[in-house]
Amino acid sequence: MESKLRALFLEQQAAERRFETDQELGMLLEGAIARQELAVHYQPQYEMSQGRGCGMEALARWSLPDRDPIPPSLFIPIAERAGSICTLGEWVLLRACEAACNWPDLGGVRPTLSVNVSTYQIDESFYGIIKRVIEATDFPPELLELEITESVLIKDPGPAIDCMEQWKDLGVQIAIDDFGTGYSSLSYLSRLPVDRLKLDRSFVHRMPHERKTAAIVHSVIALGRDMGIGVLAEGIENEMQFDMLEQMGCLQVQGYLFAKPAPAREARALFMTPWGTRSMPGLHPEIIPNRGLHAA
Ligand code: G
Ligand code: MN
Repeated sequence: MESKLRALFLEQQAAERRFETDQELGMLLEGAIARQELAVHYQPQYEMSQGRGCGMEALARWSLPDRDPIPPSLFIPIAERAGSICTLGEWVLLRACEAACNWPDLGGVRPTLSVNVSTYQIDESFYGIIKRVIEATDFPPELLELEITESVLIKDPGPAIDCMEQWKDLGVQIAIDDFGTGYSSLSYLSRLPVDRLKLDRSFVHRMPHERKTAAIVHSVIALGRDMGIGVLAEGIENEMQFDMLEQMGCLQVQGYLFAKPAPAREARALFMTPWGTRSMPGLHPEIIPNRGLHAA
């Protein structure tokens, strides 16, 4: 009995410590936002057929002086627990729309701008935030894509769907991020005002050596096509993955093979250079679209 109590006590102590650390980090993060110590980087997205850029995903970066940058996989959950995610999310949205206003023509294409939206931001107030940002920056709403993860739809999808329908009234696009990992029911897809599925990179990673995973990827691509919803495959890192996706009819891609997230200037340059024309160690000449194969 005593040992049980002690275990409970230790558990509570650990939770309190985590809470304090989270709060501290949350405050640090709010300070970093206020002092403009955070940056927004951009990762280009490409059309499979021509290798041309089609969109940019905005990704927050936090670099502390004299320390390695803190990855978003670490600081986003902290911001979520410490209650700073809404401040952070709004800041990223504003900065990204401001930046993307300067990209009316990148080599003949105006990129769409994808911005990640945390589950915690999905409430009635977010509509007003999107509206304010669009008005303040004059960014065309039809070029703005809000990415939400499907986990938001698992428990109680009703209110989230209502929110998204309101956002759609503003003319923005909606994408499901990390698609396939959220264990949610497929039936919501027919009810959601969704424009694009972003197939999670874990499928792309496993696909070349797992027949069943390859079948899932194939089915998601077919599902999107039949439903009239775009499918973008995330996390393409090598030629084998690229090749398989191309054969399966995937139309849009994003990943380190083509471009890593980078500051706006660099990302713009990468966006404007179709990846087929760059020297990329992973690509064979015969699968480079600009050299003819895909022209057929
Ligand atoms: O969940 P979401 O898709 O928004 O995650 C974006 C994150 O994925 C970014 O932090 C970005 O750096 C990372 N990312 C983008 N492309 C690749 C890739 O090809 N491989 C891996 N491992 N990570 C990637
Ligand atoms: Mn994303």
